[in-house]
Amino acid sequence: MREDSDQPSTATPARTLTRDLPLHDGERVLLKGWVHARRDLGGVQFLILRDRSGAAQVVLHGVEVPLHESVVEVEGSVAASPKAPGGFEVQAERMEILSLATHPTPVEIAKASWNANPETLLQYRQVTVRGLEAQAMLKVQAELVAAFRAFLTAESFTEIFTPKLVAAGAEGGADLFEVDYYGKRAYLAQSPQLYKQIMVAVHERVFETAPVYRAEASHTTRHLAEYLSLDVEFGFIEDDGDVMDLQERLLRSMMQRVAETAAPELERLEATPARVDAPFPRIDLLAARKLVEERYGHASGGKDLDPEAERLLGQWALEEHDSDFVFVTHYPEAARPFYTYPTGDGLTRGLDLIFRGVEITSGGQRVHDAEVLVQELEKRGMDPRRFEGYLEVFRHGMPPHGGFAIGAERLTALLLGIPNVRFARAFPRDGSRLQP
Ligand code: AMO
Repeated sequence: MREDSDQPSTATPARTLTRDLPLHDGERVLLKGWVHARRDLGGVQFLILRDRSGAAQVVLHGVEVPLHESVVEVEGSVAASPKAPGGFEVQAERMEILSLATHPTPVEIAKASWNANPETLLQYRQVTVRGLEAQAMLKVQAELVAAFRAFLTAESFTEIFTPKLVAAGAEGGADLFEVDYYGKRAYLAQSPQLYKQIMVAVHERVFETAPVYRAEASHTTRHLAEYLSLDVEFGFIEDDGDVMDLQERLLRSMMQRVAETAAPELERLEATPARVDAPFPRIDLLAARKLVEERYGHASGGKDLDPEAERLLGQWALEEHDSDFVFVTHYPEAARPFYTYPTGDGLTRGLDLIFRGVEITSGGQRVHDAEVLVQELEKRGMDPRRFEGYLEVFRHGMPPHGGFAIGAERLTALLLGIPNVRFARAFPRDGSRLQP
């Protein structure tokens, strides 16, 4: 209850967030949050109080600050303090414990950093996820997804929700998780690929933001068993150029918007803003291989680019085109899934987008003819009968269409300079981790 307005000095002020202290210089404020760090210098105690907006220093006298992660509220006045983080602190008159922590945390949350103690951090993620670094990362990621949604919605795309329990893998390959589905074999969806294509016949332009599952055999710093796939698919395109145009405008918009909506978090993580002003260069795979070999002396064999070739291509894009992004186009059929549009010369209209030297999206134009799809399945040793329901869609009229999918964790990690994609997810799943 607020006190009467003729007694303002004793009224409890409304809650202020630590980030807003500079707006309240000299005023009385009420902070609520967690005991992030504490220091007792005899007569005076320092408390770093953490809330959803960050953290701030509180100075107290003659009280015992409770154990780390206790939840407290503090009332006092704001004062400029050059030594305090953020330049302001609260001189507390009152502190109340709202929830007392009874056990020390496995890692001191204030010292939780993916550079300092990665294994312990993941082992106790249910608590370490409270750290300021993880909090900022998760906020940036949420803003990236919000920006993805906002851009596409403004472009008249409709959000869709597709099943994650499926009868067949959409991407081929062996990296499927099997599920016992009422006594029958089912799988966790590797991607919403086939469903998002089906939905083009409903809305023409669709997107989805949902987890997908890959039983990846390779345990690397860029692979997760569960990741957030930002999927786009749209009809009535001319060719793969339209897919790149949309992707470029989308990523530019996401990067610009997140620079505004998550500015404090980007600053906290000392993130380098993405270079998006220049057009994203586009280079076909064969030319990319040649360029990397001639310019950097790195020969990349196989049907794809290896990670080192991707890194060097990213370096070239930055050096020559002032861009953090580069499209690699015209992948060979052998390197792409059955739904990719073949160009008749062994190549396809399938493409990847590389951000800071790492692939973050795959996409391209799709086959929209049922007969061609059957051929493409058979070429890859897949049984068309298992895709009967999907194939039927193409016998009932499908426009030329295409799309792409962004790996949200890779995008986040690369934007923020996070060395391991596991730290770009709240609760990562990988070959050796199912908890927390
Ligand atoms: P693809 O399999 O290349 O394409 O995946 C698209 C993007 O998803 C991310 N990604 C991953 N991120 C973390 N862990 C993984 N194990 C992992 N695997 C992939 C990458 C990649 O670029 N259906 C197509 C997309 C399309 O054509 O629309 C697909 O899933 O950032």
